[in-house]
Amino acid sequence: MATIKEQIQDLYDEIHKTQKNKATNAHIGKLKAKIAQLKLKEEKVAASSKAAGPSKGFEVRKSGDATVALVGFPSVGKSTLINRVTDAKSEEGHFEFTTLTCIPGLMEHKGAKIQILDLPGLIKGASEGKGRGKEILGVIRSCDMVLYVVDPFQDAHFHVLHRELENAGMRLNQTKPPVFIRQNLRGGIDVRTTVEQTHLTPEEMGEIIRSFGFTSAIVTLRVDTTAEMIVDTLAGSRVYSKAVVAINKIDIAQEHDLVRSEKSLPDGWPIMRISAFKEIGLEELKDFIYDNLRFMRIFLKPQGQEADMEEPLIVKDDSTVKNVCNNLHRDFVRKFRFGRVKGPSAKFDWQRVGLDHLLKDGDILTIVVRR
Ligand SMILES: Nc1nc2c(ncn2[C@@H]2O[C@H](COP(=O)(O)OP(=O)(O)O)[C@@H](O)[C@H]2O)c(=O)[nH]1
Ligand SMILES: [Mg+2]
Repeated sequence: MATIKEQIQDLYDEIHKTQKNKATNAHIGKLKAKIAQLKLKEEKVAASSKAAGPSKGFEVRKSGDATVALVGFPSVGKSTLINRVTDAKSEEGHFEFTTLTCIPGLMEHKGAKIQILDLPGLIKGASEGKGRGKEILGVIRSCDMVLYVVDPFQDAHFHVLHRELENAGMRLNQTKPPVFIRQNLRGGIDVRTTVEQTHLTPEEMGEIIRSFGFTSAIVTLRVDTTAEMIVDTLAGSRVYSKAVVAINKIDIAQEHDLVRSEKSLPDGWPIMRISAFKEIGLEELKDFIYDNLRFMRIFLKPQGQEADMEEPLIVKDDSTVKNVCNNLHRDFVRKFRFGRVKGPSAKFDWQRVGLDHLLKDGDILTIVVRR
């Protein structure tokens, strides 16, 4: 019998052979649902046979306000780049010496501490476990942002890697689709939609959902839904992170190489041109990373004292009071009574707020805890 890996590969092959159009949407959806299920099975098998033990070099200690993973084929210039923009010392250039472990470097910019990880070059088949692919992808999944480093002479590489990241459950520069599936005791698959569905019929949706073992469920769709979105919703373990691209080696590339590279990248993605080796565009790259990580500044005002307007706390721009508490002290959430906010997120000065309150850039926050 074919191994799980082979079965997955067969399904991928079948998808690639299938013409993508309206008539094959549902078929492709079912194949993708099968892949998702096989992967879940594979993960369970891997988890139950911990024979390999922990692997060296991948126990990354996260530090700083955000973590960025460098992703690119070998020799695109990742190590050169991390050595120029952080305090890291990563081996450059020598073929036998390409990076085998995960090397973290810290970049301080505009008051934010950004950890950048130089990872071993990913290769085709990584998501199926080739070249320590699973471990590398695991680290990438846990990061706040992916920084693709692209060689303008090898721009096809981007798509190979991008597919590996997608296969590993990453959905880059995408938002979680507004598709909600709630298991029910009876009643079959009940699809409720607020918009016209052009990709799949309710029957086709039902078939995909049943293949995950649900016989009755209430499905609420607030978007024109593809099979992929249904599979993503049911498979779980999807991560929706930010991705940006640095096109490197512009010192030796012609304008037409750069333009061709840029055109081959997904529409609307943030792209920058740099030369790590000649240090061109690196200050701009730091700004670019900082801006795309979307930080905000929160000024803390200890109860009964002046606010510290000099050194704000740097947090992700979707942070709540709870996130800030976690950042400050591990006891703060447990002992939390309430917060008081003055600034953009407050309806009025010193509004009393709970842990779920969403903060905004420039807020002044007081946290009141039990003694
Ligand atoms: N001309 C040029 N060469 C570069 C640039 N960045 C890196 N390189 C060279 O490309 C080779 C591979 O670089 P390295 O940083 O080891 O790539 P990695 O495998 O992605 O970590 C080295 O010989 C670097 O000197 C660049 O901006 N311009
Ligand atoms: Mg390297």
